[in-house]
Amino acid sequence: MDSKHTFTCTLSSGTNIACIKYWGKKSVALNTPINSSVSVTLDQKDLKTVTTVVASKSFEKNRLWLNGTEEDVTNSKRFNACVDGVRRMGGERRGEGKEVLVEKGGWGDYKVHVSSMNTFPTAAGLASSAAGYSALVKCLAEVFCASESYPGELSTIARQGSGSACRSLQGGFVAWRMGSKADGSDSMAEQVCNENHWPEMRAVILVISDLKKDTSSTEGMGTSVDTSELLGFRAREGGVVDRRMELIEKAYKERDFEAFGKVTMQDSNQFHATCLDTYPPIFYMNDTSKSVIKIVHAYNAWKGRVAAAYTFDAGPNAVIYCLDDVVDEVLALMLQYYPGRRLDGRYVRDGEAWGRA
Ligand code: 2P0
Repeated sequence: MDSKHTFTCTLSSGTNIACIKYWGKKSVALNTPINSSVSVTLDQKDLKTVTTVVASKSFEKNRLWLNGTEEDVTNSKRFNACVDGVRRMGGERRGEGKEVLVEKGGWGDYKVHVSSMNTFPTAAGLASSAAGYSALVKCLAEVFCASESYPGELSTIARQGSGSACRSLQGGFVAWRMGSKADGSDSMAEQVCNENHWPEMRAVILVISDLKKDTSSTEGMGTSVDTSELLGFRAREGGVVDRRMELIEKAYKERDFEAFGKVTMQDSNQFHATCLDTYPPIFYMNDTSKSVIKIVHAYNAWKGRVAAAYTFDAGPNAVIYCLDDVVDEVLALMLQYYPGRRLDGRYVRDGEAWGRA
């Protein structure tokens, strides 16, 4: 290998769990959404992707290993959009003696080898593609010394890898503004509040199944756009999503858990209602997921307030948002219904379900 022309970077990115859901593409080619969305980026204690990118002039082609197994990326539009997009932004790279190793824009001959490892189930509705493409774009930007020609350019590239990935580039509470430009250049994520804004916020993850989902998000949202009238109602300008975005951003800024939690649950429910309204229908939640919904509502009724809020993505696994002061109670409640044992800070049940604050 030509070590003078080989560069590497390893870093990680956290997953994010949406409170107002992205579901439906305006442009499949640009991967722009039909509505804005907002999510919490989880810290990197448990759910993260660790990625290494090696760029070299001596590589013959781009290659990717996902969780140790090579995937063929030759025709992967998403992967190549990220590699080519960030490479085009490549800047000057200097060596330790400040000598120029690669000129600005001189990355054309470089190919990459990428290793990406998830610390959680892949493609089981825990936003693995968000953490994955976010880590990839951040790593590529380091290796290619990329600089943005306008703020948010990297976000627009991560979006082309996977829509929700643009929200994982930042921590805290992050909105993906759908944008209005025909070329998608303003469809990017924006941090609403940083990770220090609401330190009491917790996310309890209940892995109900770690099997790969049978309907991918991309395929599911395509069918929903084509067939669900409810989705059109939800996403139209000035409609449900626009109102909820305003409400939840205010709630998060004011640290108003009641308002935050209620709209989070309502939006999860409406997202799954649009899945049922899709023809043929899509079922991401299973009976266990639905039992979690019942338990959370019973718990909130007992507390006399919204103290816990569930949300489900494109899979059966539950995420329960709550504040620090009730997290032990919420975990105890879940263990009451889904008994398990504690292992390395995780609660394990038959090796299948686990949760952690
Ligand atoms: C979200 N989901 O806002 C919603 C809620 C799933 C349900 O973003 O096709 O994997 O790669 O742009 O980002 C999942 O969709 O889809 C998703 P692509 P992505 O988190």
